[in-house]
Amino acid sequence: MSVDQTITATAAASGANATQRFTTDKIGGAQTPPERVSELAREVLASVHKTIRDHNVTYDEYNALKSWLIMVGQDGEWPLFLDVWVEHVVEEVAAQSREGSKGTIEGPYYVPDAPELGFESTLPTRDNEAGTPLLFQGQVRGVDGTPLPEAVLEIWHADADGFYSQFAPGIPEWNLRGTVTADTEGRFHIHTVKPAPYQIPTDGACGKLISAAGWHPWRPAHLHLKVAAAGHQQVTTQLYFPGDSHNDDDVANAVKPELILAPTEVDGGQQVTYDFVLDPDVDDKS
Ligand code: MBD
Ligand code: FE
Repeated sequence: MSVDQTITATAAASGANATQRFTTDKIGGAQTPPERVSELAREVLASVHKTIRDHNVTYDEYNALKSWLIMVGQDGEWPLFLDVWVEHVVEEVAAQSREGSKGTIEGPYYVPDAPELGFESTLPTRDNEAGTPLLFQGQVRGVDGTPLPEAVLEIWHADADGFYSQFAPGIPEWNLRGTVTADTEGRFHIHTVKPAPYQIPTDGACGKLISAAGWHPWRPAHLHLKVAAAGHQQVTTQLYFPGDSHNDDDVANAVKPELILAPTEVDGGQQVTYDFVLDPDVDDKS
């Protein structure tokens, strides 16, 4: 890891970028009716009230919570906090009636419109990009087995030091991010390098919660993907590597057995084949 990055990759900077991304890409759209807002808000508050009563929470503890919540906002870590500790259940509910490939959480570091690449391509990398070369290949099909021509795979992942471009300093803008269009049979061959395990920032509010609770800040090494094809539901997923000690205790609870790759050693690196199966659009189902 470069000395520069160790010094300058701060929770507040990556949090500010994640907050900025969320506010430009994701806000707007859905109008939640007042009855539903009221019901959900009432139940969430009731479970907070229950915890306070059940555990005789003190004013000191209440004030510690209050100052911590203020800090989450100041550090821009609401995206990180929610995606690490809440999103996995939202994903579970959203995907419960899907038959195709398992998905998992998106996390805070997706950026839309990464450079467009062909079905056989190399993700943008630095000249001296560290890490084991990895060939990630496969095919995108529908649930009936039909190949999905020109399926689009958006892929993004951390580098061999565990840092994401656009969220840590000193990394070229689109490093290890790409939008790959599959061939006429839905096939793709993506050259990249293996990411390192990811440690969520320890110097911000989320890190403070982790150390105060005696938890650990690690996610296993992972590739992020969004896979889409005309007439089909997009799958957002992550793929993991066998033998990673955090596959069984991911801080973000986002590992599923179906998402663990089985790479083989080849000349100069590793290679893995992983196919995706997409459900038809909800409108086409009936
Ligand atoms: C990540 O890289 C990530 O994927 C998630 C879910 C949370 C924090 C950092
Ligand atoms: Fe990630």
